[in-house]
Amino acid sequence: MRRISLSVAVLIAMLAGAGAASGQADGQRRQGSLVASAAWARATPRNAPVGGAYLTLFNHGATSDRLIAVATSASGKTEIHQMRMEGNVMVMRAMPDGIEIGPHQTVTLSPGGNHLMLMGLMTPLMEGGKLNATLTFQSGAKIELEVPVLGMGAKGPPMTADDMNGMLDDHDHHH
Ligand SMILES: [Cu+2]
Repeated sequence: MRRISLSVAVLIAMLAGAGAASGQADGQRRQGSLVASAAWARATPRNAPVGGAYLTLFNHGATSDRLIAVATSASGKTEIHQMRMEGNVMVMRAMPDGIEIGPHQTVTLSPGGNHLMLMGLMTPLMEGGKLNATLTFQSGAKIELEVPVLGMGAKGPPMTADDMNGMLDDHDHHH
């Protein structure tokens, strides 16, 4: 037992170090039973009208909630999009009812999957920049968070101590 606890502490320390070194320390934001973490947006080419943003949502609560609206400081409008196959073609479409986050569920938005579509970009998303986002949930909960812009080839942010804590937290709630 003691050895396991120590390993987790070391792992968290390593992850925290890695996050600090690459300057991607990730802000986890909690509102009620909802936690948003690992938010990032992908840099866009010049004159791109749209961009993509991604994050992980945890619902520590016993009741389902839905992410129903998103607003950002960088886009005129933001939609919640789904990627899916239609025949042999990958298409994306808006999800007007948003994304459900079931009790004790983790929902990850990532490239190639569900994502936030930043429409009507005011300026290109520049690597190293940041934007602000406000997430609105069906329950009325709102989460505001900073979204770092990573490179065009980025797959996601490095995992941080905050993410790790979020997961450990989540496991606690399963007991
Ligand atoms: Cu999209």
